[in-house]
Amino acid sequence: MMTGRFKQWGMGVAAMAAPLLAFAQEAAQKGAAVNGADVEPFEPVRWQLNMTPGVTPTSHMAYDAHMFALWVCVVIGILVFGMMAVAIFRFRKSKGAVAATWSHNTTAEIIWTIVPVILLVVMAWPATAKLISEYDTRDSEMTIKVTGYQWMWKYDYLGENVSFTSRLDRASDAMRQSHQVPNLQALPHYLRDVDNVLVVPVDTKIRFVVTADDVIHAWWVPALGWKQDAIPGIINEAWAKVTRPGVYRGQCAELCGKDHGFMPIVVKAVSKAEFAQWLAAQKAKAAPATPAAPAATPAPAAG
Ligand SMILES: [Cu+2]
Repeated sequence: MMTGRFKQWGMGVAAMAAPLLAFAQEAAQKGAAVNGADVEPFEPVRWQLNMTPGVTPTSHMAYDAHMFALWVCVVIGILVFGMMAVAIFRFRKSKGAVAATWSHNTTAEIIWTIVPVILLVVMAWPATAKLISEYDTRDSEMTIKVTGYQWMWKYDYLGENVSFTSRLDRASDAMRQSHQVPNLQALPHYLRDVDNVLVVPVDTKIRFVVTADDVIHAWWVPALGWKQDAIPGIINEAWAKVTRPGVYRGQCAELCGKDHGFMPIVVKAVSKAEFAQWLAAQKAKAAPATPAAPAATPAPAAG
């Protein structure tokens, strides 16, 4: 009789969860078709529940560690809430249950100490290895210096004599200043487009050195799997090896002043050949003098 009721409850919970899960799944898959515009996968979408798997080894490692920990939590949750449910419903007073009088059980105490310790070690071991590899910038094939300014980014391709600034796209800025309700049909990447995108080659280990010129900023593109503080007077390092071509967006992630919300990041990953072409074009443009901002058409902005 009890098991019948438990089964009913279980089915009820499953029935409630199923459409929610399906909805979230569908929302995530629809990522590429929001508004019918060319919203890339890896863009956040409404009702998305999970983090992005991203497009670099680092982001994949972070995603895997996250999913592993999630499933450990799910199993623990099912066990703990299951046992609570059994204790509450099966041994209730109206069924004539009588409380036990013992207060210690050494075996139980040893088990509930040892099992969590094992779980923590099992999770910490791979997590540590992943962290170490995330900070290993050796053997990188190129270096990009990222400098945060109030309120834009500057990118230097070190050793290539190519550098430019990247700031909020003018159309986004105009709409923002107009105080109109943003029109996402006309401007699907409102506040998330820049004038000059950071172009990088795929399948290339790129070392990023990150700093700032005025206040602390943070350079963050979720699909790359990391976030790095940009601090005046300090050089922070990170690396990325983008595994698929595409456009990946991010933003400043350290409150840096009144326009903190208006210094987005756009990374465009292209094939190695395409990158070589783009770099050659940039060099040609930069050749005369101006190391600062060459008069830009560095690859079409996304969309
Ligand atoms: Cu900033």
